[in-house]
Amino acid sequence: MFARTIVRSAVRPVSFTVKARTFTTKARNTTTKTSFHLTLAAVGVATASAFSYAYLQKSIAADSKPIAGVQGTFSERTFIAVKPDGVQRGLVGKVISRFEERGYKLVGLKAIAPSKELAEKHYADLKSRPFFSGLVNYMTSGTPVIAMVWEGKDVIKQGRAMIGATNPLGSDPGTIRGQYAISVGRNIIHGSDSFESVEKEIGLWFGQAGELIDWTPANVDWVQADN
Ligand code: DAT
Ligand code: MG
Repeated sequence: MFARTIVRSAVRPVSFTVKARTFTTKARNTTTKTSFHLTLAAVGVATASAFSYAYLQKSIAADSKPIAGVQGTFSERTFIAVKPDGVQRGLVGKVISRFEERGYKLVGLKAIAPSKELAEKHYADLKSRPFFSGLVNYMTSGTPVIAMVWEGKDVIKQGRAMIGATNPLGSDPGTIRGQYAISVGRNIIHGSDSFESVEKEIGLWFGQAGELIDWTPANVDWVQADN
């Protein structure tokens, strides 16, 4: 809507000028056409530069809050990832919908085929477990992981509740794992289990400046209030 307004206001007066001048001499008309094209090009370049500048500025200054937000407030964040099996099974949209529909805010999203190093760091606390190498192999299969950061009140605890128990056979039927999974080794989704894990995991998966966007949903007053 914003872009359309800009284009209309930039182009309309110029095209009116051109229409009026077609009734005068040919020479003037040619000059007008040339200057019209130059003006249009200049407007185009200026608009594109302004947008790029604004975009870059915004990305660089995208996230002024702590990486994991502030625990216990509406800015609390969690790291959620649809794992390779969830991606292969086409469940990305369903996972995103659940968090969106609940009222949480998406502040970071990317597809990434994790390296062995990233997978090992992410699951470092499970290094001594017998399933560790199988877990790392599955995470690094080459199928992407959809990595996300969601924000909202109590999102760490509620995110875990929405995901369900680690072993899907023990997950409540209404949870994501309880609806879509039957094996602990293919339980389709990851969610941080504590504020400390969130800090570590967002740091690992979204560690570059500008990867998270601090934005305000239009419906914020209808979703977030303790009155
Ligand atoms: P969660 O993913 O619920 O946080 P976790 O951190 O204990 O669970 O384990 C990480 C992942 O490792 C889990 O999602 C699936 C796998 N895993 C855990 N326990 C397992 C087991 N007993 N056998 C095989 N894989 C297991
Ligand atoms: Mg875990």
